[in-house]
Amino acid sequence: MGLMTGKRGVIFGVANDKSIAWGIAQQLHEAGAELAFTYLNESMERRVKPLAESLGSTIVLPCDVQNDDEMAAVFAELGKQWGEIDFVVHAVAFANREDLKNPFSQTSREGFQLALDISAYSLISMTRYAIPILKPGASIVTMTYLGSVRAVPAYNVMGVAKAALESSVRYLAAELGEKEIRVNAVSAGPIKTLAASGIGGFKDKLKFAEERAALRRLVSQDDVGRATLYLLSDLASGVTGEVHYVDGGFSIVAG
Ligand code: 0WD
Repeated sequence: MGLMTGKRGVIFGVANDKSIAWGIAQQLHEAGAELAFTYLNESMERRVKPLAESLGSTIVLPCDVQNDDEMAAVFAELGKQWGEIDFVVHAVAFANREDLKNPFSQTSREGFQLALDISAYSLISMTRYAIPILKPGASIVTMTYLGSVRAVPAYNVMGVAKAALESSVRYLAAELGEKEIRVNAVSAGPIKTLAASGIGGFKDKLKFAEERAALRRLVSQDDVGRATLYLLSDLASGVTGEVHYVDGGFSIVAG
């Protein structure tokens, strides 16, 4: 019996096999969970479908999180096929490339709205559509980053979006606690993924994190996957509204 045997859930945010969401999916699968996946668009579909199939998943659905109809359709389909679900993984974020490069004060209103909509508001709408099919004891986990609480060079508007995301985690957790639904965030250290490649000076961030982290190494998709597995499982039954750092202890040191 695995930790997640008999549990079913959906993962938003697999773009390819380097995605943090894919590291989470693999850990959940190994622990016995049954998984559904969503993909952003057709070019992602070509990459996500074979990955999903490799874990025996048959439910792979389109979902641009800016599109409420698609989001509603995902949870309607999950309800139809599975009745109820046990967990949701939100590993989605986006900001315009220029907003991750230009001085922060140059952030446009449109760029701000886009980053906040895709990276923070989507957790709120995703939760809203999920609620009718979430079992008591269900768990929602989102992915965040230290740039929410520190001014990390070039992270810019994404830091503001992550601050909103972390605050949303607390408000959702407070609201859904009475339904026995938990909501938490994992704050991952820097990992080389498609999304990370858009952040200016990302290579320097990796080097800096590797040198300074308490563990003197970078974290991997598997490190993040294992911590997320814990938060999604009954092992974390008393944990909600938390931002859990999986950064090798980078954020606890100063020099
Ligand atoms: O260092 C890192 N990589 C860290 C990432 C450190 C700490 C946190 N994170 C967070 C990210 O901010 C994000 O919330 O982890 C989450 C997953 O990011 P990732 O695994 O680093 O990146 P990636 O593999 O690119 O997956 C993110 C995906 C998108 O990929 P692209 O590269 O195409 O933007 O989010 C998806 C998309 O598949 N995405 C969307 N999905 C639905 N609707 C949308 C959208 N509108 N926009 C982006």
